Amino acid sequence: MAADATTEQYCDQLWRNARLATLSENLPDLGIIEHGAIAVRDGRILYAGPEADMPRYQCSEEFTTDCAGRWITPGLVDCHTHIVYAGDRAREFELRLKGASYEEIARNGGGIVSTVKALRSVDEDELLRQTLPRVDALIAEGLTTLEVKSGYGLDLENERKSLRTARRLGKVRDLSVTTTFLGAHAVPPEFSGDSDTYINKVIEDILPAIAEENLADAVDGFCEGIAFSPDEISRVFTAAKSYNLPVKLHAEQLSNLHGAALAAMFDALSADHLEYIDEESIAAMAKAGTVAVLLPGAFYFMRETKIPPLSLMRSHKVPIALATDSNPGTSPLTSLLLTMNMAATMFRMTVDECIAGVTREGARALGLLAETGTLEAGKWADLAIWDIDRPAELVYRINYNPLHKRIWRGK
Ligand code: DI6
Ligand code: FE
Repeated sequence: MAADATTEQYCDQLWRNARLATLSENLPDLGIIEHGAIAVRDGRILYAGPEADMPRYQCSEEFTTDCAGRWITPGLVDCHTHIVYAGDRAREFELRLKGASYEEIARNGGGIVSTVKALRSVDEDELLRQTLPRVDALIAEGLTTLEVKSGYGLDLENERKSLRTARRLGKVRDLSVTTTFLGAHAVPPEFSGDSDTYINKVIEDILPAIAEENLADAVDGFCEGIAFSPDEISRVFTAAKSYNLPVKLHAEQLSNLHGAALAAMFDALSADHLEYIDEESIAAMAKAGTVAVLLPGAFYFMRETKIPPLSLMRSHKVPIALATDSNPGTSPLTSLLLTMNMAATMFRMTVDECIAGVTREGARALGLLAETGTLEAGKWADLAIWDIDRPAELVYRINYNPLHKRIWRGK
């Protein structure tokens, strides 16, 4: 039956009497609507705005929810994690507390390589089993989109295992998962001391197979003195581009190798960490539209003291996202609420910046802004409904979860 102007549109679900932080794309702030409503059909937002202006929809009583003034934000996005891993590094943490450095531990066979050994020793089911509680912790706080990197396999079989496990997360949970191939994370033990030969292997064997199987949505690298040089990263990026895969980069975490500028040259989705970035690289990121992903969990856990240059990022209008960096070595963190609190407390980010960082800007950093990250018509109905009186409470409290309900694609 053809719809005409007088026919009321049908909707599957309706949330009314809510306060909305829409994070709309062209607004500088949270896009607050005090008396708001959201209508959904087929998992997508039909309408998000003032209840008084809402078109009349046909929606059964049963699927209409009175939110009693609760706040609705976009579902949360964690745009940088290494959450698929086996084992833990608690022992290493104890050694660091006794004075050992991250680099020393890495040189003695600990660090990333010890997690590589742990991941290689388990099968896919066991890897999934160990990963799920961490993912569930994020979901319990309203997560609806998760990025997952490989990089603890470092050979074809085990990188494939990691990325398949990441894809499975999106099947066993109501969650959007995007995967990133991070073969250039560390030199595996079998190539110890020969990063160049390993990078050749990544480019010639591992990446082609991963791309062929469609296991990665993007390609990442770790550009650092203790990892890979800008030259090596540039070779990996060139290969990624030949498979039409977008790139992103761990850059300027411990020193300034101008990795972010290199990433911008390759039109990277994001450059991440950035404590040691300079103004020229920030300008390059702004020009390329590369998002700055800040990771306060790693800053905190590594007791870093160099704060990323927020004021330069603001003045150059670089979009800023926040993520957990969830990983066993430098950020064993599974809370985006705590991530926001850390960013506000340690980096002096504003409440609006923090909330945008885990919603709209996180989605932008994944190239998914057309699909999620804001409350706007046409996007997936990914929502977090909160028992709070004002949005600042999401950032202000420490280790308190006011989530009332989470909706993923209308469910
Ligand atoms: N930067 C980090 O902080 C983590 N990876 C990276 O590229 C460290 C991962 C680990 O220590 O296991
Ligand atoms: Fe990371």
